Amino acid sequence: MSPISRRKLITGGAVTAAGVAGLAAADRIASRYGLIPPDHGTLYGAGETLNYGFQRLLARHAMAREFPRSMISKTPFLNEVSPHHGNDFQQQQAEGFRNWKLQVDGLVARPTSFSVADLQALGRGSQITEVMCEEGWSYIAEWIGTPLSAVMREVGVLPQARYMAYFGIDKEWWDSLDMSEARHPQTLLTWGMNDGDLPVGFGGPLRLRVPRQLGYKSIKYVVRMTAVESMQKYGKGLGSAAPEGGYTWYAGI
Ligand SMILES: Nc1nc2c(c(=O)[nH]1)N[C@H]1C(S)=C(S)[C@@H](COP(=O)(O)O)O[C@H]1N2
Ligand SMILES: [Mo]
Repeated sequence: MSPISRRKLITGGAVTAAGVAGLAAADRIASRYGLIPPDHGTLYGAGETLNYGFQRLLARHAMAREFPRSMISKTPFLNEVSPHHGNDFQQQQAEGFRNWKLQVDGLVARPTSFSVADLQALGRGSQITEVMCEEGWSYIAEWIGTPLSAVMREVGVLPQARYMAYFGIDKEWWDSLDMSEARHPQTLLTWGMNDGDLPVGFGGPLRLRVPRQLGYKSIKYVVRMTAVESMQKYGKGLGSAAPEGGYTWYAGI
C-alpha cells in the first residue's frame, strides 16, 4: 500500500468515526431534550432524529406556505376514494354524515364525542395550502375547519400526553403528531374545502389537515383521536403506519 492511499484510508476512517460519534452525540442531546421521534429505531433512525430535532428546535413555529385564492387548483388531484369503505361509511353518507362522530379520549380530562356540528361550533379557521404527496404530485386548495388546538383545550389534554394519535375509518390509516404540531395554528380538523363541504373524495366529512407535513399525514375520514404518552403500543411502535412502509414519521416540508 502506498503512503498516500494509506493516508487516505486513515483520514477516511477518521471522518467516518467522527461522523458516527457526531450522530451518537446528537442522539444523546436529542433524547435529553425530548427530540427523539417515535421511528428513531429504523434504518434511517439517526438521520430522522437529526432532522426532527433540528425542525423542533428551530422551526416549530414556522408556518406552512399559504397561497392567494387565485392559485387554488382548478382540478385538484382526486385520489380514488378508499374502496374499503364498508357499509357503515355508506350508511353515514346516506344520512348526510349527521351521525359522524369524532371520539377524543386517552390522556384527557373530559373524553368527548364530537359531531361535525359540535366541531363547527367550537371554532373555525381556514388556509389556502398545498397537499403534497410523497409520490411527487400536489395541489392547492382552501381548507376550512376547527383548529385542533381548540378541540384539545375543550377536552383538557393532560400534561403528560406527548402525542395526539389519530385514526381514519379505514383502519390501516393512522398517524400521530407531537404536541407542537398538534397545537400548531395551521393544524385543522377540516370539514370544508373551497367554500363548500369537504367532498368524500378529499376526506369528507372530516379530515385532519397537517399542512406543514407531506400529504400522508393528512388522514381522511377521522373517527378517533387519542392523547398518549407513547406510541409504543400502536402498530410496530413507530408512531404511524408510514414508517412501517419505509416513509418517515416526521414528514416536514
Ligand atoms: N384515510 C385515508 N387518508 C389518507 C389517504 C388514504 O388513502 N386514506 N391517503 C393519504 C395520502 S398518501 C395522501 S398524499 C393524501 C392525498 O390527499 P388527496 O386525496 O386530497 O389528494 O391523503 C392521505 N390521507
Ligand atoms: Mo401520498
